[in-house]
Amino acid sequence: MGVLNVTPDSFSDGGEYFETRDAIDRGMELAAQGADIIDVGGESTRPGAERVSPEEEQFRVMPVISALTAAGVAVSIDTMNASTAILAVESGAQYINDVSGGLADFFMPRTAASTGVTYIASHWRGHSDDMDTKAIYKDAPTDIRRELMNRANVLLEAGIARDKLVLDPGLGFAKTAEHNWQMLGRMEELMALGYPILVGASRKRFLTALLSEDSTLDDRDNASVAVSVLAANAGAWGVRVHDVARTFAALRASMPSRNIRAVAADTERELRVAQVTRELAELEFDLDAELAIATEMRREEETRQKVIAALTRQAKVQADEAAERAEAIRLSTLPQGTAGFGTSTGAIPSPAPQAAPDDAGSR
Ligand code: PMM
Repeated sequence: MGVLNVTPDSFSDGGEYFETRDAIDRGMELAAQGADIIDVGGESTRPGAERVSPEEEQFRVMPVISALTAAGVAVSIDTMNASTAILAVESGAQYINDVSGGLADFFMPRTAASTGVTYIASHWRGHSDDMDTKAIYKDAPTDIRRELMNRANVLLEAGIARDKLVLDPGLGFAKTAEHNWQMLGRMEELMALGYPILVGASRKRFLTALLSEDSTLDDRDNASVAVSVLAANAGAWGVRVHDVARTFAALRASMPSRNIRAVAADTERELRVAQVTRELAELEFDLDAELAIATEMRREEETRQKVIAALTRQAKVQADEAAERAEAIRLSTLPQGTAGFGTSTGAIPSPAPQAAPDDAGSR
């Protein structure tokens, strides 16, 4: 799963793909690099992040989702809002990825169930502004597993089909670095829940424990790749990552038995992406041509209107001149002394005398 944050403030890639065009290009690039799903999000969940309105979130993600799904790319919508989830699914998103597992929006579980798409629920205890205060566990992996199990039951009760539910330990959400490492070290306990498991470790702060103080984002990506490969080999259904190209190569190298299938799938994917890219290019070319035709037509119409207006003005001047000439002729042909206005004789005929009615003056 490739991460596509259409936000100005996500912790590692905030702002990089905030422009719609850049986000679409990045989504296509991630798909070409091997991501099976592009996870599109419009709200940052980094520690301390302030929430954005669902409208703002939708404004950010909807054009990107429409373009990617139109190009045949599988999209998940990374949202805690039911209204955003439903709009995204209407535009073709095939997954709802809710880091709150349905706890942030009361309407989410039933909404997700009604869409029929796969719902990814993470372990979550509260919003980013105060989640660090909630990172208290007796035994993190046990507590996370139990809370996820309870959540899964609530979600099933809300109508989400069992085979449409994916669980995620929610690394970095209300967890210290130690809790994250403990969870990663006991992945088999999560697998035992019997649900597909998604793991999102990519670029998260807890990875810096492995790195030197002056480590770069590139260093964090190396650590992310290693953790993702380990999670996948422990049986994870998916890994959510920023650096798809490197993770994809590492995953394939780590699973030789799957490589033959992967190579075939890869070739197929490359062909599909190449075709979609060509189609998009043609579409843009056609759009340019359509625009040129429309502009030309408008210009022609404007010219036509100008000609009509000029001809109308000219006709009016000619009509006025003709009327003046006719009046002059009429006046010049009148008998002397009868010039006046109104009728051709100049005289106003008086009404004929009326006979008095029979009963005139009876009252
Ligand atoms: N982490 C983030 C956002 N969405 N979704 C799932 N399912 N699992 C995660 O761990 C997860 C997520 C935060 O990371 P980002 O700001 O780099 O996107």
